[in-house]
Amino acid sequence: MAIIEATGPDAADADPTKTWHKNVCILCGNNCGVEVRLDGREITRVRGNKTHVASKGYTCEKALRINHYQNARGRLTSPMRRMEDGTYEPTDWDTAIREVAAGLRGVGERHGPDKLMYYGGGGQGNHLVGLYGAGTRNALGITRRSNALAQEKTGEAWVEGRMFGTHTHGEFADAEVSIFLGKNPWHSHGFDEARRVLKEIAADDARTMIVIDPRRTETADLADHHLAVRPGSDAHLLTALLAVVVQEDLLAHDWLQENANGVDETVALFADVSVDDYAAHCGIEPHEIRSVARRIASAESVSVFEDLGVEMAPHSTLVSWLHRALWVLTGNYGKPGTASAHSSMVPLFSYGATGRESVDPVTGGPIVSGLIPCNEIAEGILSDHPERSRGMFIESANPVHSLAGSARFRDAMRACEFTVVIDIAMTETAKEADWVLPASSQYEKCETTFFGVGFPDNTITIRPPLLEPLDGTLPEAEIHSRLVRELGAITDDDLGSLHAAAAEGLESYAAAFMAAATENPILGAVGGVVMYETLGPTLPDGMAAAAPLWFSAQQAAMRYPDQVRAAGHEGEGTALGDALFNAMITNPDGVVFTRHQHGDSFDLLRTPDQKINVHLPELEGELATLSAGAVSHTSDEFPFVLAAGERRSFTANTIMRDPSWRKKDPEGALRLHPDDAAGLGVETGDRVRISTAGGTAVAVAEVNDSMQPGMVSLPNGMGLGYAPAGGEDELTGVAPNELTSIDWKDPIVGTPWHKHVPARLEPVER
Ligand SMILES: Nc1nc2c(c(=O)[nH]1)N[C@H]1C(S)=C(S)[C@@H](COP(=O)(O)OP(=O)(O)OC[C@H]3O[C@@H](n4cnc5c(=O)[nH]c(N)nc54)[C@H](O)[C@@H]3O)O[C@H]1N2
Ligand SMILES: Nc1nc2c(c(=O)[nH]1)N[C@H]1C(S)=C(S)[C@@H](COP(=O)(O)OP(=O)(O)OC[C@H]3O[C@@H](n4cnc5c(=O)[nH]c(N)nc54)[C@H](O)[C@@H]3O)O[C@H]1N2
Ligand code: SF4
Ligand SMILES: [Mo]
Repeated sequence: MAIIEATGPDAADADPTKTWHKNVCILCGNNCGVEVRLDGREITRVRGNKTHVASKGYTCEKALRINHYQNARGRLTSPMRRMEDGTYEPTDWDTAIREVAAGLRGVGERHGPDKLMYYGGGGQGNHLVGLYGAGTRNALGITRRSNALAQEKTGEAWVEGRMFGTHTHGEFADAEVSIFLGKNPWHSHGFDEARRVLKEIAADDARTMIVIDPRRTETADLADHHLAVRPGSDAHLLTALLAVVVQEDLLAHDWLQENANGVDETVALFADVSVDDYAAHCGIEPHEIRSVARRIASAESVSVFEDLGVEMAPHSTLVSWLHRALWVLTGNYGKPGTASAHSSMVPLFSYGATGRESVDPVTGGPIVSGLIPCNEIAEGILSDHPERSRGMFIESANPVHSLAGSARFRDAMRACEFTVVIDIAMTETAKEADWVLPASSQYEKCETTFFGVGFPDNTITIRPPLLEPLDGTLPEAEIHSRLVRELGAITDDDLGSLHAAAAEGLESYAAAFMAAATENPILGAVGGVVMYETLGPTLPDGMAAAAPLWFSAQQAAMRYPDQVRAAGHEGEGTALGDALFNAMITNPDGVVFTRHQHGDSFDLLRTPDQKINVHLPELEGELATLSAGAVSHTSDEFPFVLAAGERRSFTANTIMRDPSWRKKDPEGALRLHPDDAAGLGVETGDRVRISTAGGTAVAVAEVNDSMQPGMVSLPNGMGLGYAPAGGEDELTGVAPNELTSIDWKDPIVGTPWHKHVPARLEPVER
């Protein structure tokens, strides 16, 4: 395979180490465009790609360290089979594919394919995995699945499905009032050029930034209003804000008349709420609540970003609704600087099903967007329910580390009859699996993500490989293609006509693919693999794995033809989809795939009458409980609130296993307020034991006055095993989910309350 040629001013330079190659940073969902220099397989330099369509040269400090991902020690270089004694034996790929296919099929034959669960399918930088994983899933008849979205975003999806029938996103770069609710974009990003945008808002007197966060975060430092709520009391604050809007009649009456349903019922819920009482419950002065509510109501545009600080805290689903009620009642949807529904290349959520979620037959939990609640996976497998899952297929995810109650997930994997993990490293999850298949890294293959939520412009970036696959590894496209063939879903004979059509060009291919899939539906069901095998070889070097995106481009062109044309792609019908696809696979700067007008925002709603449904009666009961005050979850035994999994300067989920990538705070300190530190007799650098109902650990302390008294935090992604000099893995820092438990979760969608874990601290004697 030839590596795609680099472009740019240095491309012609004779010295290959001086050539800049375009790609993206894979450390968070923003996927900022970068240019890198290579020396052999080392990434020696990284800079922002100024011509990238979305990030325009922006990166944060983390991008400069991606070589620690690409060239970490301990990459897997052959399939591994667990032996009776618990050690792993390297095998060849043919054996691995044969035995993995047989193992999964065996579970299906003994218990039914619905007793197999698929977990994962993509991380912060790689979503082609999911398209290919769907092939193997369909070849086996696997319907049960989950991924990390079902431990953070399913509450939001439950609410948005009912209110909008789809996902919405704010325009923070243009909003007059930007609100960050349990979100620290300075570190976690979540929209393009986050730090630049935050600084711009802070410097502009006409614009206002409101940060709702118990901690004085880096973002809060830039805010006009930092509402330092008591941990877990956001529902009280939002109810008080709504009460001011309703009681002072600050509603957008005419706009609501035209665009929303359920307004009167919603307004009635806040008419008698005592702002003063609720202010006391959340710890914010009533006058500040009133002034913030008036600022929101008087603004031309308001955008709100909710994130883990509320999605992983008490009343999470309720909060997801309350803030949306606030911005809808004040008329903030579908205008510049407000939220809008948006286009998707491949939707990450299926909102069609929301509002009528199915129920997990094993645990009775709600299945939002087809995803089993993460907190219920282990519980289900470890039950004696006849419907429980008996096998697991996990890829590009590290659920033993990332899901609540690590010990339970380990037990659940061991309780399965067959488990397989596809990863680049021997992760905490891989170490529990019967089989581990080594994937090529994200810089050794073509990849992309479907995180694009832009409006009015939406973009996608498909990256060519930077490097050849590490010896012994395979890209997921190839792994799944081999599995699908081993499972007998496709044969060479099935693909003959498609190979011929692909050689003739995309137009012939479209007709041939539709005909083949109609005649033989399994070809459609494993379509990603079929396209990889037949269309892939005709694509530019290194881009074969992008083949299924041809179908995605066709669907985007069908759904949003005018907007795809407005984005500069030409043609009608399948020719438009072909033009879009060609632009996508030849443009490492990324492409705008849709360009909307704000008038489209209501057309994009998927509610029956394309109005916003502001009233969610299912949540009224929980709302009513707030009047009794904020429930305290701490106790004499566990007097602190632990926020388990904070985003910091050098954290990136579990993507970076090499701890030396962190330039500061090597272990990921436990932050605590100076008063609490004094009470415990602890100073920065001392060791403290932290205990919760879920477990206990020792962390290094950092006395930090941005914390509230009574609240402590640990970073996410720490406590990973890594062997810097080979040999046995060493752990650095605390793995947060050794401290969390699967029972501590939202009552509606089952998402964990990781930001609000009752905990006890004790100094550790030196
Ligand atoms: N550097 C870095 N960036 C990342 C990631 C990473 O690992 N590292 N991960 C990415 C991923 S997967 C995600 S989902 C996002 C998450 O991004 P964020 O949600 O922004 O990240 P967190 O730091 O987990 O939580 C945000 C804030 O919630 C606050 N918080 C805690 N308790 C409460 C509460 O009761 N109420 C309120 N209002 N706030 C509270 C915390 O103080 C914290 O500042 O980040 C993405 N970006
Ligand atoms: N306590 C607590 N727990 C949390 C959080 C928290 O705030 N607190 N945050 C949660 C959130 S929001 C999220 S999104 C999850 C994230 O947790 P996960 O969904 O488990 O995702 P990652 O940690 O990103 O793990 C990705 C895995 O993919 C592997 N990988 C990297 N590149 C490739 C590749 O090209 N192919 C394959 N097959 N594998 C690859 C990595 O080695 C790693 O094992 O963690 C959650 N866990
Ligand atoms: S970690 Fe930083 S550079 Fe990398 S994608 Fe996220 S915001 Fe961009
Ligand atoms: Mo996440």
